[in-house]
Amino acid sequence: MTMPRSASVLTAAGLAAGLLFTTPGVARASWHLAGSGAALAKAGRMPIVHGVTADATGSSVRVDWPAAEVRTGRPVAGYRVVRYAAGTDTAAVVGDGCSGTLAATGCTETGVPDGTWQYAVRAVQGSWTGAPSARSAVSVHTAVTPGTGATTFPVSGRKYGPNSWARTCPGICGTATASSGSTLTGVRVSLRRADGGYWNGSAFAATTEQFVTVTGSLDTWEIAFPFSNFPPADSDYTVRVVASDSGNRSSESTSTFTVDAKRPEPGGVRTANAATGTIGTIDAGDSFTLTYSETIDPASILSRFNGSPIAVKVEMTQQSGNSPDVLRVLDGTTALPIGSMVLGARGYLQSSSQTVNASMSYSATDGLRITFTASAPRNGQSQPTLRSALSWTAAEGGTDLHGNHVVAATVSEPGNPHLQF
Ligand SMILES: [Ca+2]
Repeated sequence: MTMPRSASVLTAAGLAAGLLFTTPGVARASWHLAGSGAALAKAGRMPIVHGVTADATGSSVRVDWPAAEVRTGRPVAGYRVVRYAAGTDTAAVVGDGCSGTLAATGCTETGVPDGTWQYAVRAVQGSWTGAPSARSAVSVHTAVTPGTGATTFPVSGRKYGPNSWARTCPGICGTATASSGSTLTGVRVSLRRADGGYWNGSAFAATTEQFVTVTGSLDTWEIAFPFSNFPPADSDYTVRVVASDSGNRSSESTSTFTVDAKRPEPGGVRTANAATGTIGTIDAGDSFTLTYSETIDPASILSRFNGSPIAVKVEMTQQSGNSPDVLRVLDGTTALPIGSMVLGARGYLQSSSQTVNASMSYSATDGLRITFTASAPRNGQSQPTLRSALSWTAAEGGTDLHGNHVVAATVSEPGNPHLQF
């Protein structure tokens, strides 16, 4: 509703004179009788304040606005400041400096809580209050968001070996951010071995923390660190990142990961006679088993091998003179990277090399087992001369589940020589 700008009011007692203010939607008027006769009541709009500005310094907000006038040359008597939570019509309690009715055309509210606020100003004339001005938004952030430093590789809690180390970064990589309002000035990273000391550039030997120079940008930093820097054993490692900023603040983070740098070793070798076979004779169903010091990756022996039985061949070579017989496992004509097994005696075979069909399987508990699926012709020696102790010279080709290559070494069967197969 909009009241007319002027109105004549006729009272029972005669005419009254007064001043009438209206605001959109609201109109209230009061006047007093001034004798008898006709009186003219003039109506004027309460002005709306325009051009409100609000600026934050810390938790204080300075609010300014131009004077508003009831009519030309006559400013309103006062102003009232309203503060809203941004995007709402919920008025907050305005604090010290801007509370109540103000005569000035500006004020500073102190102790404003963090957040985004909108300020408006209403003109005040006596008991009349004008409509709110357009709002001016301001953000108050006095709490400092702390900076961060973090390692993105290696991932905390994970285990790494040669086949998983430094796949997506050259070694150790991470990020850093400055605290709010600041910029990064430095990132320092240390690496400590649980079973040793801090990395000093050439070994995990430092007893006090040593920082490694980072490359790249400070917010996405990296350290070139090849897997060969780790000692050849299993251990936990801790990365500590300290990020510093221009606000003289620093943040730190630590993450721990595990490295498997220990290489598998040949653990043992033995033969078995098939239940229906003849001891001392290589029958179908006879087998020999190679065990490693830890679980190996079947695919590192043969790419299509997952541990389930697959067909292979066993090449048996009758060595010249009195040298013992030697066995190798083939895929077609290619020797698998297992190494060779020496039977410790000669005469298990005919006096020539031969290749016999077999199957190969693997389990973490039983090791690598090769079972003959065909019998091998032998040379007819008497069995007592075949008593022997086996030896196995492992090759480096196979790896454990983390990519560490098998140590090329020889193990021998313990105990007294005996008939094999
Ligand atoms: Ca046998």
